[in-house]
Amino acid sequence: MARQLYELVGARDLRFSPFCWRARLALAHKGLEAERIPCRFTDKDRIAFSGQEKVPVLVDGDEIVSDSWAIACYLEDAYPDRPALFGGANARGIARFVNTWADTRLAPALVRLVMPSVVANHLDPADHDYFVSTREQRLGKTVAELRAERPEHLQAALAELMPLRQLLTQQEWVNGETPGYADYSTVAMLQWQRLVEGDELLADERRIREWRDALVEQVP
Ligand SMILES: N[C@@H](CCC(=O)N[C@@H](CS)C(=O)NCC(=O)O)C(=O)O
Repeated sequence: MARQLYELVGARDLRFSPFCWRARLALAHKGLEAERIPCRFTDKDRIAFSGQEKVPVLVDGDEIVSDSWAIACYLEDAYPDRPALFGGANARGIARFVNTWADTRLAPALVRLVMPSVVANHLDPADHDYFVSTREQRLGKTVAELRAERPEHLQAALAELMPLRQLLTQQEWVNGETPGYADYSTVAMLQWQRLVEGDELLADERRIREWRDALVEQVP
């Protein structure tokens, strides 16, 4: 296949990366298929051709695009006749705000919750030491500390969901009348959390769960 998506893989082939989910959701929205190429955290040589060290990486013919936001913009611009991810320059700007909120508020809250489960259950053994040392350094906490603090991290993550919770009582999708990239950049984070540790976080959030499930169901 001329189109390939390099994506993170964990133990038992679990593909939990939120950034890779964004790319998969964007491809599905455009009705485009891609061969999914698994890549562990430490498989840096597999994606060296992209000139950077993170997944997702999309290869589309001669084009090589890394970073989930850049992939969404590339797909929107390269496939204008397919369903719109944004729907215009101003809408792209607002979707970027949502993407930035998900990156800077939601993801940091969720990572404190999911990290102990990722380490205990979902890493390929080859990635264990690299993942633990880089994440403990980044978060300034050990895995054991994060595990012990779970109740407070659960409350903090629920607090970050407030704008989403409120918006979804007022409209069907974050994007408005139909799903768009603003939904995908957000739901990818909650899909990551769900795949790694289940539904405790959203146990009392039926509307958010239904919105999430409707979106991720579209992905082949
Ligand atoms: N800003 C990037 C972030 C991508 C990212 O952090 N990917 C993680 C997987 S979830 C990664 O490849 N990490 C490699 C590493 O930590 O060495 C995006 O939006 O795609």
